[in-house]
Amino acid sequence: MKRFSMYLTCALVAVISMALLLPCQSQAGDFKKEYKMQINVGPQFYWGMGAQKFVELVKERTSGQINIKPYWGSQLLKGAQLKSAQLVANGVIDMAMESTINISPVITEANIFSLPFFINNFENLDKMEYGETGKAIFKAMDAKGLVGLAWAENGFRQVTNSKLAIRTPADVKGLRLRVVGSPIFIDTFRQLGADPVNMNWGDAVTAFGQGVVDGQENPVGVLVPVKIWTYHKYATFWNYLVDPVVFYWNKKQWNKFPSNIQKAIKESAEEAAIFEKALCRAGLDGDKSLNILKNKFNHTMEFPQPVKFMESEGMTVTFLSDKERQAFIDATKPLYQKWVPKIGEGLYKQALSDMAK
Ligand code: X2X
Repeated sequence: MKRFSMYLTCALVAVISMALLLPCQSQAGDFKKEYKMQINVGPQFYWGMGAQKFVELVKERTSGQINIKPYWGSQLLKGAQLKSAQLVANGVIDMAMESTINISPVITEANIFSLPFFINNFENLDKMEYGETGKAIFKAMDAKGLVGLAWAENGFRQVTNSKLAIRTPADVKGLRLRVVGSPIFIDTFRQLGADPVNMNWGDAVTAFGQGVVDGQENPVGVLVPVKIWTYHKYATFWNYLVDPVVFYWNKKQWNKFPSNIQKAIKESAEEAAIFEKALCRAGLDGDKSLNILKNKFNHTMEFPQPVKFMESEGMTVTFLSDKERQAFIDATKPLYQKWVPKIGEGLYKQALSDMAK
C-alpha cells in the first residue's frame, strides 16, 4: 500500500512536471513555443514593420522552429519603455528590437547617439554603426548579458509643437515638451530653456490629444504613422540627434542555440534592419532608400515624400540654415562636459574617428 502510494505520488509529480513544461517546449524539446519580443511602438510604425519582417524571416529561415511574438507598445513592461534592456538581460523577456534611447539606462554608452548635434547625417551614422563604435556598443551590451544582432533605426529626431515655428533657441524657451525619461533629454531641453516633461510613449499620444504638452520630438517614422499634424502644426527639422534601433537577445539563451539557428536569426535581423532603415529614410536620402525598398523588397512606400506629405496635411515644416543650427550647437555644447565622461572619452573619440573615415 505504502509502495503503491509512493508510485502514485511519483506518477503525479511526473504528470504535473510535464504539464508545466509542455506549453513552453517544442516537440523537439529544445526551443520554446514562443519567444517574446519587446518593442516600444505598434505594428503601424516603420520600426514595427521592421519587427514584423524580422519575425517572418526568422520563421522562414528556421523552418518554423523559432517563433517570435512581438509584444507591441511595451506591453510586457506595462509601458515602462526604459526597462527593456533590464528585462531582456535577466531573461524575463527573450529579445527586443529597441531604440538606443530605451536601452540607455543599462547601456550608458548608447547615449553617444543622443549627444545633441553630434551626428549630422545618415552617412556619419552608418560609419559609426558599422565601424568601431558599433562594435564597442555591442561589446558593452555583451558584458550586460545582451547579444546585439543588427542595427536598425528610428531616425533623426525632429521637434514638433502647436505654438510656433522654431528657428532659434529663444523660440524653445518655456515650451512644454514631452521627452523620453532619459536624463540626457531632460538635460538638453532644460539647457535650451524649455520645460521638458518626461513621459512614456504610451502616455504621450494621449497627452498630445489633451494638449497637456505643447510639443515633442520624434523621427518621421513615428511622426507620419501617428499623424502628428492632428496635434501639432509646426515641425522643425534640425537633425539634432538620432536613435538607432538594435535587435538584441538574452545572452544565456542565445548561447544555447545551435549555430545554424544563431546564423538564421542574425541574418534575419540584418536583413530586416536593411528593410526597416530604408522605410525610415525613404524620401530623406534622395532616391537611395526608395530604390532599396523597390528593388530589394518589392515594397512601395505609401508616403514616399514624408516632408511634402506633412506639409500637405497642413504642417509648417522648417529647415534650419547652417547659421541657425549653429546657434543650437552653441547653446547645447556645455552638455558635453557632463555627458562625454559618462559615455566614455574613449568611445567619444572612437565615434569621431569613425565619422572622419
Ligand atoms: O518614446 C519615444 O519617443 C520613441 C517612440 O521614439 C522611443 O521609443 C524612443
